[in-house]
Order: sequence, then C-alpha cells, then structure tokens
Amino acid sequence: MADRVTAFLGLGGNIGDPAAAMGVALRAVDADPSGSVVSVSSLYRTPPWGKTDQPAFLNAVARIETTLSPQDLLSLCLAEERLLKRVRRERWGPRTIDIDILLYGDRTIDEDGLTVPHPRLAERAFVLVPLAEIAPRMEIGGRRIDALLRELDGSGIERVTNDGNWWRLPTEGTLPGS
Ligand code: GSY
Repeated sequence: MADRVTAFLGLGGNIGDPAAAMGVALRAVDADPSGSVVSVSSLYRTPPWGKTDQPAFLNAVARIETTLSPQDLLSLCLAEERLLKRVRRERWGPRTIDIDILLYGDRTIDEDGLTVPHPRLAERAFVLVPLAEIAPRMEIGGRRIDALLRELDGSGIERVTNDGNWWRLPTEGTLPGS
C-alpha cells in the first residue's frame, strides 16, 4: 500500500454558496478511498485580495492524509472544482470555489500547473489565519507561521463558525455567506 502523506488544502470562494461548495468538496475528499480529511479550520470571511472590488470571500484550510501523488491530488481537486461547476470570470476575480494544494508533506514541486508549497502562501493572511488555527506550530520557508502572520494585514478577517465541523453536514443556505 502507498504511504500516506499529510497535505494541506486551501479552499475559498465568493460566488453563490461557497460554504456549501467547500463542504461538498471536503466530504468528497474524505469519502475517496485515497485518504481522509484529518482536520478543518473554522470558516473565515476575508476581504478580497488582488482585485478588491468584489464580494468578500469565505476561506478555510484542511489537513488531509492521502496516498495520492501530488499530481493525482491536484486532479482530484480540479475534478471537484469541475463538479461544482466552478465559475471564474477573470484572474483574481470572483469564483465559486478554489481548491489549492498548499503543502504536500515536505515536498517542493515546481511543475506546469503545480507549485508546492503554494508560491504565495506566506503572503496571504486569508490562508495563514485558517492554517495557523489547525497547525499553529507550522514553519513555512523556515519561519514560524505566527511570525509570518505578524507581518501581514489580517484586518477585516472574521471567523464565522465556532469550530471546524461546519463541512461535515450539507449546509446549503445555513452558513454565513451562503
Ligand atoms: O487564491 C484564491 C482566490 N482568491 C482569494 C481568496 O480565496 N480569498 C480572498 N480573501 N481573496 C482572494 N483573492 C483571490 S484571487
């Protein structure tokens, strides 16, 4: 049997019901025979980064264990995005759901379409805040996550669930932002 690797996924969206879409995606990853979801952060409402004249996002981070290669994990994430009829009209613009591989074990990967660790991980408070919730002692590029966060503007980031159990049950229309 293939070894299990710990990986972290970043999820976000700001069109339609992103919380429901992220829940569907995480339940599919958990149900897949290739692995399981180990823990998920709370949901956070976050100001848009990049293109700022768009609605706030909902973001979360999940720790998973997987026997998939990074490329096959990416394919699984992209298949989920497709199933959820991901809409993305422009770069850095609004989208129904985005699923990024943030980290895959301690691997560094630089291929067409797959860069791990995610190249802008250390610059984005909307990723680091939920990641710090589930992996507070993590180091990225040799620096502690709490030190990285102190250098970023986390203003406007709001935790909207009490815990990381929001993804377990279908929630259409019942969570903030939906
Ligand atoms: O890179 C993911 C898509 N995205 C986001 C996001 O998920 N959250 C916030 N707050 N801003 C974003 N800008 C982009 S592009």
